[in-house]
Amino acid sequence: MAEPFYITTAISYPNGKPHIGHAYEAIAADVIARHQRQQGRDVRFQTGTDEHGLKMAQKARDLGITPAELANEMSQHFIDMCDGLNVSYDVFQRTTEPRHHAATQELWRRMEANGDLYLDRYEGWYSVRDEAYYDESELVQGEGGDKLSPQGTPVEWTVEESWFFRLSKYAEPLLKLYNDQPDFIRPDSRRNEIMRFVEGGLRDLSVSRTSFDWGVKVPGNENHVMYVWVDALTNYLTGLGFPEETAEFQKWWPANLHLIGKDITRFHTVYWPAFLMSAGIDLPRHVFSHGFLLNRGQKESKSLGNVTDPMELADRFGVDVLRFFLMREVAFGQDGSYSPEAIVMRGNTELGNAFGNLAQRTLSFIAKNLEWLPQIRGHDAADAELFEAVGKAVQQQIPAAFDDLALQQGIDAWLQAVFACNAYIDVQAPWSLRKTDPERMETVLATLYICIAQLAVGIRAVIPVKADALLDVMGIPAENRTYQAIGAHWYSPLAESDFKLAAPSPLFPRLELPAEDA
Ligand code: ME8
Repeated sequence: MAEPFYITTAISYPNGKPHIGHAYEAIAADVIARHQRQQGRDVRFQTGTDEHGLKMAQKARDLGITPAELANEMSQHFIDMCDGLNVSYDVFQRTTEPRHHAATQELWRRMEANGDLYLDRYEGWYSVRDEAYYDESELVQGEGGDKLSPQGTPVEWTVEESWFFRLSKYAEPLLKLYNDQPDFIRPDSRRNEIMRFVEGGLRDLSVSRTSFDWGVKVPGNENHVMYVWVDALTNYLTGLGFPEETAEFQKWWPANLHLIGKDITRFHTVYWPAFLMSAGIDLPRHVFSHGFLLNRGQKESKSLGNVTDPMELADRFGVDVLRFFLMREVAFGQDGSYSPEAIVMRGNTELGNAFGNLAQRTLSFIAKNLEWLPQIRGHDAADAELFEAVGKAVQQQIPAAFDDLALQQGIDAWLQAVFACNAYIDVQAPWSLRKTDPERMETVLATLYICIAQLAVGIRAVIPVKADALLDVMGIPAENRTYQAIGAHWYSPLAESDFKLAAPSPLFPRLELPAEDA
């Protein structure tokens, strides 16, 4: 039976439309999910929206609508974004669904039964934008002398009756977790940061509010709603049918990977494992915090007027070009920048010239000059060398890098193999062999055909539509579109079939920079 792989993204606040950071995270998770499916793993991929909390309540109030209306309207934009970017999620979990309230209340009851919840009074700082409590010692001075959270967001002094979670009790077990499983938190820079934070000691966490009611009610104390992060994190269980001991829950939990952005590492690697330990539920295996995407080096904000709709970028440049760019441009885990120029540059050079032209030149030459699919009709060291290079990239380097979430490195291995094919075609010059040595020409074309099919499979997780379009043109059956199958035995069944190659059309039409960005 195929090994299960459960991957989740953060669930986004639908207090506005999705931005480029949301698209980045959804695409990265999708590349990992598609990669794992292509390796034969049984994948479950969950995403969704985080619809409670003060931030949602305040935004709705500012707009003069109810939080439920805001959530309904905006969560649809997140669903549309995922669909539009070909993000292959299995479950889109919204936290306003009744089953999610039930799951969260059950988690609460289990933490309470374990003696980890008590009623007291909270006095301290809260950032609505981060939906986070901060210690005085963590705050920084803003330019006007006001206090800001370490993320630079405004904080307000909050005093209210609150339930507390005995987080302090979990400092030691958490440190043990980080030591026993060094890859629980990745990358290492985030792990170190979290270890320093926990080593400094943990205070009990305020986990309920009474000053507003937009949230999951505390069981048995209904004038309290739970702190939004208690409910948000529970979404990862809700989607599996928790608290029912369903076959789905048994199969998929614990999650293999929570993919999140760096700003929410503490919630996922301190609070979440502590809640789960308290409730007696297994811990997720890995949390990976990706970096932030900046617009020409700047954070996007309404006041700077540089907020970009990711769907506009997808419409302008193509979904697969955008997906490729985002995964290729930035080392996964680090911050990075994007701009229309950079997208156009990579789209044209790496996808258009290097890969698209390779396929276009080769396939149209075959369609024009042969009535059949080219066959290997002899051996040459150069062919063996190319097979070796492409095979190594597609069967080993790319899957190993993607397994390790080194997405940029995997794409780099793919590009090196594309460049090797381009060097081969230039040296072998099949067009000049047409008259002089048609047999050798056929071997060269066959070698390229096999290599191009392998390259399409190697990059399929990143550019699924374009890769499949190419594989369709090449007559590669669906069952051979895996790293191993394409290397092992795609060619003989195809060679025996009476498949005819039709003249292809270019995969990546040349991109022009729109006038306003030129
Ligand atoms: O944090 N670049 O929601 P959110 C890359 N509801 N990633 C970015 C980004 C950027 N510029 N800006 C945000 C929340 N992100 C919570 C999560 S999970 C149980 C609850 C990432 O809508 C961010 O780090 O503010 C997070 O992983 C995701 O987008 C959703 O952010």
